[in-house]
Amino acid sequence: MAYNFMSADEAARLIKNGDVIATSGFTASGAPKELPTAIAHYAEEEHKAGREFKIALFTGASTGDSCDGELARAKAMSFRTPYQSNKDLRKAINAGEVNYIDAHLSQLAQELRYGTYGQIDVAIIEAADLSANGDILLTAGVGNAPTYARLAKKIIVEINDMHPKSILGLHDLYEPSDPPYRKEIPIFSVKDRIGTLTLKVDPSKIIAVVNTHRPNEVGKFTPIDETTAKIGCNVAKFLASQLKSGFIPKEFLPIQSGVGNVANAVLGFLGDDKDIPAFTMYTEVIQDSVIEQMKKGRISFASGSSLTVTEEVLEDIYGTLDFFREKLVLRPIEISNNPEVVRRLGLIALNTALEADIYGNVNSTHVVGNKMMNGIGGSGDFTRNAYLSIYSCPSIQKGGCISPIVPMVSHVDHSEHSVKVLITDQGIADLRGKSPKERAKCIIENCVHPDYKQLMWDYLKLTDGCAQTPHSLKAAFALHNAFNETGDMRNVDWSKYE
Ligand code: 0RQ
Repeated sequence: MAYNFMSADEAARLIKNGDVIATSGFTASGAPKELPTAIAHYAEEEHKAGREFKIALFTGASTGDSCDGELARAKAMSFRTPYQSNKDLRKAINAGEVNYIDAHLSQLAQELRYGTYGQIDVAIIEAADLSANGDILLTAGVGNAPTYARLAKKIIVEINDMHPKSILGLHDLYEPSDPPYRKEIPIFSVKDRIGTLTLKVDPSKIIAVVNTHRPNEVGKFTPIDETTAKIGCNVAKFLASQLKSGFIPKEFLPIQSGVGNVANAVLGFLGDDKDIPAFTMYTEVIQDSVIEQMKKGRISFASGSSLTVTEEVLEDIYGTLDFFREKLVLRPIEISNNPEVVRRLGLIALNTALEADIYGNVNSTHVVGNKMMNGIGGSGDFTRNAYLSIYSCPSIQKGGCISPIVPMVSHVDHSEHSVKVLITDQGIADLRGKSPKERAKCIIENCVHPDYKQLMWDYLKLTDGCAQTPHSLKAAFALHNAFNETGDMRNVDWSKYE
């Protein structure tokens, strides 16, 4: 089939106001770059001409600035799901300009198939290669590409030659059937392959092909500081103790690790801890530290939905593909985060809390209860179903003005029923087998920063102390109120709540 090759600016004009667009990739990896920027510029032209132009955008997770950033700044987005981390988009979401649905990543593909969200007009797929009969070789991230491409009425392929054709073999693409015909997902070890190497689409749906040469846009990590180092050490120490006690089998269990600076650092420490054997990963994002530990022989295999690695690390992988090909597999998010597989493989899930409360409920998403940070991402997919779910966070934020451990979280993403261990730079709270009152004592003693410890005990004194989960509904958000009123949670005045 002869495709219509055109510039990104020409292809952008194929998009109409109100179109529902779905993009490949997971994080900036595998997400299209040239075309979303061109759509943003086209939207600006339309706005200048006095015409409405906004699209609804479905992705795998976050994308690069060339997609979320450009479209948000151009005010070209009316709707967005399932995850984002771009500062300008975050601003637009919190200003009420973009309707944002924060969804479990593993569920979005099936919800689209079930019909929850209506139809997709155009899927934009980043490719390393495209054959005449519609075989698309994906790049460094998969996300929801198989479902989006199959359901979309039309497809635009963005061929990005930063990704060599020799990456053929890295992907494993599989879409489950829907109930009542769904069968088990036959992954019994992290390495199992169950699908195809390329994405097969109906070539007649491809309305345009755009060529580009754009880097992956994965930002650098903040260098590890003292607090992050202590968290990392505590996580490694805890897992080593669980291995020694026999709770974790001697073969160890696959690790899932969340996104961000803390998660990247924790993984580095885990890899460096010689009390922990070389391990595998069944996760969604494969970050720099995974590749580093793989080169040291500490991680033997990683299954994920994207290589969310910095530019030089991606170049390193592509330059030594023979080494990495046997150690990596990239899957659709519906499979990398699949609850059935997570539970079967018995993952150790390591995610980061924005805020946790003294009973073990976790807020991953909302700053002071109402401002969206990024989104729940895959954390819920893993937390509820893992063999062991661990949350970590620093014991203070913003120079001590915020205690991420509070009496009651201002938003709940992961409830006390799923969170098994809480770890900060101060220490480890193992919540397994503990009642709410025992949990509160354990968390305050082990995880809360010294500046906030007495405040937490004072809070408990305000409760009647005898209910199953002691709370004072009047005082539960006193720390948040103090922060909103004075900029520092430590200024809480308990006398107001007696
Ligand atoms: O603010 O950026 O102004 O410095 O939040 O915090 O400590 O740098 O931590 O980069 O690891 O991100 C939870 C957001 C942590 C992330 C979260 C402020 C803090 C800082 C970032 P600055 P750190 P990280 C896989 C699984 C949810 C999704 C998830 C996340 C900034 O890990 O989005 O786990 N997780 N998905 O100062 C006010 C608090 C705060 C706070 C931190 N209590 N109140 N501000 N900050 N705690 C990913 C995918 O599914 C793709």
